[in-house]
Amino acid sequence: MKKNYFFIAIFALALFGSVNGQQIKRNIVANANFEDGLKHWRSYDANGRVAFSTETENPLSGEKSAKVLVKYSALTLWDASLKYFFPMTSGVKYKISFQAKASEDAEIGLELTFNRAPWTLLKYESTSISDFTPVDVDGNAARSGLDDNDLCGTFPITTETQEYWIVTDGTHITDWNYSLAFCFGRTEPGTTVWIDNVRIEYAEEGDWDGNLLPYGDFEEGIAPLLWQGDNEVQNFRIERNGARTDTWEVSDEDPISGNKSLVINRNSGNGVFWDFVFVFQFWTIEGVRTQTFFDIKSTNEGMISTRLASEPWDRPVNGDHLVNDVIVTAEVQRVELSPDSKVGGNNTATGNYAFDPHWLGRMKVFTSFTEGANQIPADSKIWIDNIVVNEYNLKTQSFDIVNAPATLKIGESQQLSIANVYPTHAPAHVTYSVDDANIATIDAETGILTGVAQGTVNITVKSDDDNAEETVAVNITSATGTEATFISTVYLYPTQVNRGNAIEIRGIDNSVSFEVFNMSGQSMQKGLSKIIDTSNLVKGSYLVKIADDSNTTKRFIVK
Ligand SMILES: [Ca+2]
Ligand SMILES: [Ca+2]
Repeated sequence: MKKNYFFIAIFALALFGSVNGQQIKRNIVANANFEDGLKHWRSYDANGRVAFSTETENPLSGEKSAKVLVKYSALTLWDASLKYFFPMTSGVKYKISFQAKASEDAEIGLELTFNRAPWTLLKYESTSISDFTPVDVDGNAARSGLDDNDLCGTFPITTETQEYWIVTDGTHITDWNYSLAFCFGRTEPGTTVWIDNVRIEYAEEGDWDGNLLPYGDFEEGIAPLLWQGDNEVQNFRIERNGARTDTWEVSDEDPISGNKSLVINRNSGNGVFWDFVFVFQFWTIEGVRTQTFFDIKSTNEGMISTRLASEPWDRPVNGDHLVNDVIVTAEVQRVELSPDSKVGGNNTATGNYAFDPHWLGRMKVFTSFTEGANQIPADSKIWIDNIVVNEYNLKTQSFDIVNAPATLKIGESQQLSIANVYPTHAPAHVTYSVDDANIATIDAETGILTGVAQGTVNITVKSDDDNAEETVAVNITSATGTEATFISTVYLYPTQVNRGNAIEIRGIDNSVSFEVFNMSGQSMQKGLSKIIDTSNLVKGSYLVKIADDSNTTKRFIVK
């Protein structure tokens, strides 16, 4: 990895020209690298045409990959598919990337669609796939007469692991709940396909904020929130006793924030819970708790009652429902429904709610304006805005610093970055700082480090949620002289393994000397390799000292 002075100077100049966007984008996909098996992924295979499993012997990267054995052809492309459900926001272009290979040259399919009828397809704007072929199905309303850039088609993969990417066209997003499907209905029976490292991220400016319910700020009106035509599964609706005269609209009258809020005119007198209810639903992943917020105010003081329930309510998994009663006033207040809320209803009192495993977890939030003795009086106006649904307690647990130089000359610059955020859909935004700005400065946002004076500077990189922090030391050297300057980008992958599995030393071209220590400082193992063998290590945390240019020390965990 040794680089000469001139290379560094050119490299640094090049980096200065593209400092924006150095922060990596947040990956929307949970368990994007399949290190937790197929958790959070949905395999759709009605008739046993394919077998979905996890590859542990020869994964594409890390310890595991998704593995799909195609046993029989399917009638349609999408009748055998591996799916991920995710929220999309209108106007945003998404970059979808993944690694794939097959046991022999093969065709696999990719589909990006509404997760509901009429299964409207998204379009793509650009792709690394040179021969993506739309799959046109006569007589299928959503799949006939496809344009070349409709995202339902097949493409070739080979026996070599390759990365593929597609950037979507942001102008056709008209819903919030989409499904990305790897499809195997046209793959030759007998073929095995491996997939790994799936990323869905913003392709341009901005980043995903973790909200599972886009459009809850009502700035785009009500249309993106509605499931037209099917009242039973509408994402958003007002339920009202037919005798009542209450109304609702998205209005620009005195909005809580932005230019619009949902405004409810509570016209009729008192009622019971179901007489006047505002309902929205969202999707999340099994085993995951969510946290829901919205802002509310009212011309007259009174109580609203909000319940959060899993759906369907009557399945064996049952749905606990969380009850939250709030007194609303003319002051805007943020209502929070959290897993710590009181548990009511006729189900278990665990505080956990479960999902129907067949569906992506479907949750409903009911807010009644006509519940109890303290309900908001007739002739009141109520505003609702900024509905946000987050995965509860989703924080960055770890990441790696990459591109850190071992040494840097005074006056030279190098841009640091991060990789391998865990969990894969955790916030990925970090802030950079140095412990001594007299020795080097760093741009908190872009990670550009600039040498100021000779000495050692410690750089701290911290996640925005304050939950993860990594440090690296850099020696700042004299601006004159001809000594080599080099870049250390060494990191471990993965950083947590089951005993016996290999850890790769990455970011270095050749084998390197390393020594593994336990947390008591006892030397456990030495090697000259790019692979750390964990067969002889018991469960626990270890430090590995890598004899690269900066004697990097990294931590890993054997499980
Ligand atoms: Ca993997
Ligand atoms: Ca608003």
